[in-house]
Order: sequence, then C-alpha cells, then structure tokens
Amino acid sequence: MDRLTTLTQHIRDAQLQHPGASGELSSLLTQIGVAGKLISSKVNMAGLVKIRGSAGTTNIQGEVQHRLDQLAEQTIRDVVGRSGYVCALMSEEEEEVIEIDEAYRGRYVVAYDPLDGSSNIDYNVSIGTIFSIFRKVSPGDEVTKADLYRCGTEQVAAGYIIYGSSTVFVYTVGQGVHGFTLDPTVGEYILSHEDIRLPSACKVLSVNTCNGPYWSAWVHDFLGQLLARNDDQKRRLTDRHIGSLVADFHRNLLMGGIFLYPEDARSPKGKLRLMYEANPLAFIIEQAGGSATNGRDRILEIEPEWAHHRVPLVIGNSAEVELARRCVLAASGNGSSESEA
Ligand code: P6P
Repeated sequence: MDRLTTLTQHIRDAQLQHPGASGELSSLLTQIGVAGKLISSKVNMAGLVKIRGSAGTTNIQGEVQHRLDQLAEQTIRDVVGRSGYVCALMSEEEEEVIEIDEAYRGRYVVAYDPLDGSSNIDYNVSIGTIFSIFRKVSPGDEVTKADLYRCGTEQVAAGYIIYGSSTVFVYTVGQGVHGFTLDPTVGEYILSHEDIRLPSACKVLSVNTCNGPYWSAWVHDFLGQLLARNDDQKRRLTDRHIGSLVADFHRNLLMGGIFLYPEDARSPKGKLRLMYEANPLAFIIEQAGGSATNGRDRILEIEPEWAHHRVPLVIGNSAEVELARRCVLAASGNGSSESEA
C-alpha cells in the first residue's frame, strides 16, 4: 500500500524547502483546507437540509445569492479571517475589502471566490472555492493598496477546492501543483494527484458557444482553426463546458484542454475576475506547464485596477493560448493567425 501523505504533511514538507519560513503560510493553507471541509459538508447536504435555493439577496456582482454562497462566505470569514495569519480578505461576495480585527491580524492577504459556479448549486453540478494568497508588503499594521492590488506574479500560493463526486484540494506554492482528495470518513485530505502536469495534447475545448453572437471576430477565427483539427480520420478535439469555471478548469488540467471566456458585446471587459479567478488559476496552469492570457497579456502580469477587476480569459495548453494571441493580433491587423502548430 502506497504511503499516505496528508495535506498538512505535504504543506509542511513544502515549507521545509524554505528554512527561513515561519510556517505561517503553511498554517494558513491548512486553515483554508479546514474551511473547505466545512463548506464541502454543507454542499453535500444542501439538497437534504433544504438550504438550497436563493437567499433572496444579491451580491456586488448583482448575482442572486444562494444560501450556500452566504454560508461559504461566512465560513471563510470565520475560519480564515480569524486564523491569525490574514490582514485582509477580498471576496467575490463583498464589494469592499474585508479588514481583519487587530486581534486576529497576520501577514497575508487572501482573495477568494467562496463558491464559484454557484448558479449550478441546485443542479448538483461541481462547484468550488478558489483562493489566491499574497504576503503583505507595506510596513506596519495598516493595510494599503500596495498590499491588495498586486500582479499575479506576486502570489505566494493559490488553489481551489472542488466540491464534486469527491472534494479535491488543489494548490501550488510555486513548487508544482498537487491535489488532495478528502476522505470524509476521517476528515483528512489525502495526496491523490502528485505533481499534476498538463497533458501536452489539447483534447478539450471549453467555451459557452451561445455567446457566439456577441464575440469579437478573433474568437470565431480561433475556434474555426481548432475545429479544423477534427477530420474524417480523427476527432482530435471535443467540447466539454459545464458553466462552472472551477469544474471546467480542473477537468482540462487533468485531460489537457483550453478554456476561454473572451470579452464580448455583453461583457466588454470579460466576465471573470482577475484577483480571485484568473490569477489563481493562471498560477496553477503555469506551474503545471500551461499558459493563461487575456488575449494579449500574460494574466499574471496584469495590474489590477480594483478587487473585482474583470478580464477576458484564455487558459490551458500553451500552443492553443499562443494561437488565440495570434488570432487577436491578426484581427487587429498585426500578422497572421495561421497556426504554426
Ligand atoms: P456564463 C459562474 O457564475 C462563472 O463565474 C464561472 O464559474 C463560469 O465559467 C461562468 O460564470 C459562466 O458564465 O455567462 O457562461 O453563464
């Protein structure tokens, strides 16, 4: 029987790579794991305890909040916010940055989407928590914009917890990407996906094709080139899109694929948020050997304008991300989009 490695052990081993590390980041990641266990138990019971359905309120995004959204938000505030390792929280559910009481304040900033894909909650589709962690940089106790609105390259850790057929915690601290499956019988995350590498072949295309009438020309060019790969001999590419970013991303990370939510006439700046969706997933995909762009720039180098900065997102296999970039350039009159692949 293979040796079992728990999340806590793995995080500690990763921390041991940095002798000067205080262990606070390790403890913070462990607390995020605890929050994930609590949210997982509620997600898995949602249908039974009738907490599904709308809470009748809306969040800053104007999206109808589900009770599970609010529960996930409160769980992260209680567990992570009072861990003693965090000085500020940036939540998809909250317009303002959440400052932490002095008694619990620590050295890290956490940006998170407490329950991504929540519109799928009532249909038993996989949903998830996405998180991004920065170390405070300004001196003293005060939290400044310099601590908050940071490029993704400054993340010290990022990950997600996907609540699906099983609950899986996936994270990176810049030493590869690792996944842990929760054993609910003992409440431990057990290493199940060590050193995840994005498969070299792009097998999956994930996009909401019903946004087609709203897309820029480059998107049609890009998709046309991808679909041309399927011919009489072989179907090289298939479509898998479930409308839950964390679920679409996790499947593509393991199978090899490209996900895109480009800018369109309805969302001219894109729909997905930089700080707590694009940045953490871009950190992960790069650590696994892939790429992420807004169509022009590397996601991790985009300067955030505010906590809920939206970006177009193309993320997955690097060759296909580069093809998307060429299509954008060609549409703007610079160069040809013809795939070199
Ligand atoms: P659309 C869920 O609300 C979400 O933020 C992502 O999880 C998902 O990829 C996207 O929105 C789906 O948006 O416009 O295709 O319904």
